[in-house]
Amino acid sequence: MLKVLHTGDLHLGMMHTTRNYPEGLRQNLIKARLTTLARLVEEANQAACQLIIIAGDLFNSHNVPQELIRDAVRILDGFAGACVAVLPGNHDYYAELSILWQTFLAQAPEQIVLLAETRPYPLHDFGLDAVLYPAPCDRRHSATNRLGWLRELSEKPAARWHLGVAHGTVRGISPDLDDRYFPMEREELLHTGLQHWFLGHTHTRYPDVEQTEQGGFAYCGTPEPDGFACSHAGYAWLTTLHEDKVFNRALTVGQYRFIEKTLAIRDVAAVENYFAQIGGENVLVKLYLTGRLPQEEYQQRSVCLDRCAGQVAYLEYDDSSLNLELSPASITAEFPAGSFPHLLLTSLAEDGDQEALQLAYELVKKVKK
Ligand SMILES: [Mn+2]
Repeated sequence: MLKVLHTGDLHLGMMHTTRNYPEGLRQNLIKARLTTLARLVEEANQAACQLIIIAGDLFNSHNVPQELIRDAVRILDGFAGACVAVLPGNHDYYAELSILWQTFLAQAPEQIVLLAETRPYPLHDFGLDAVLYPAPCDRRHSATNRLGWLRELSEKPAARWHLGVAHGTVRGISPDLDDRYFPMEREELLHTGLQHWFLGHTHTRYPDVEQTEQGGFAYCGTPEPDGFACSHAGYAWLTTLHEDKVFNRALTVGQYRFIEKTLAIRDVAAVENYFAQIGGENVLVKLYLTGRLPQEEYQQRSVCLDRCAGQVAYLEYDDSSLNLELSPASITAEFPAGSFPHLLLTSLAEDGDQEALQLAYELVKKVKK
C-alpha cells in the first residue's frame, strides 16, 4: 500500500487584485494560500502519507517574493513522510535559468524533488518502491502536451508503483477551448500503463465526489478557492494505492468560500434568513436579487443588505432586477389620476394579478421613455 496526498494549484503569490476587495481582506486571501499549504502538510502527516505530490502551479508566477519561496520550502520540510514531489505547472513552468526554481532548489532539503525533466524519477532512495513519470510544463501555453517522451520510453525502471504526474487539460473534462493548456486525451493517459495519474490545472476536482475507486487519473482541484468561479470548499485527495485498486478520499482544506447566488425574494426577511444560513467570517458572496417587494420592504433593502454584509467577509450585490411591488397607492403616486396608465394599472391591481400588473407597468414605462 502507498499513501499519497495529491494536491496542486495552490497559486502561492496570487495577489487577488481582480476584484475590488478591501485591502485587509485581500491580504488575508493572499496569506490563506500559504496557511492552506501548511494545513495540507498537517493532513498528510496525520494520515501517515509517504508521499506528497504537488501537480503543478504551486506558485502563481515566476515573480513571487523570495521570502514566499522560502516559506513554502519551510512548510514542505515539515512533512514527516518520505518525499515531496513538485511538478512545474503552466504558471510556474520550468526554465533552466528561472530564479524561482533556482531559489527553490537552493533552499529545498533532499526530500523535496522537483520533477523538472521528462524522465522517470525512481524514489527508491527515499525508501519508496515507486517511480514517478512527470509531464512538467516548460512554458505558459502549449497546444502540445508533455507526454510524448513516455511513448518512446523502451523500459520502465523496476518498481511496485508507476505513477504519472501531469499539469494541463484532459479533453472533455477540463475546459480548454483553444488548446492552450497542454491538452491530453483520456485514452492517452490510460494507455501509458501507469497505475494512476496525479493531475493538476483545472481548479475543480475530478471526479467531483467525496470518495472514489475510479482509477486512471484524478484532478485534485485547488485546495484554496480563489474566486467566484470556484464555488467549492477547497479539496485535496488522500490517494491510497492498493495492489489492485486506487482509492481516493477527499480532504476539505479550504479556508475561504466564494458563493455566487441568485435569490428570488418576496420580503427582506428572505435575505436575512439566507445569510443566517451561509454567514461566516470566511465567506465571500456575490448576490443577485430578483422578485418583487412591497414599498416598505423595498425601501428597507439597502439597510438589510448592509446588515447582512456585516455577517460575511465580503458582499457584492446586484438588485437591478428586484422590483417594487405595485399597489393602488404606488400607481396613484406615479401616474396622474384618470390617465390611461392610471386606469389600466389600477384595474389590474384591483384584479390582484401581480404578474399582469408588473408586465403592463413595464410596458407603460417603456412607452413613456
Ligand atoms: Mn495551471
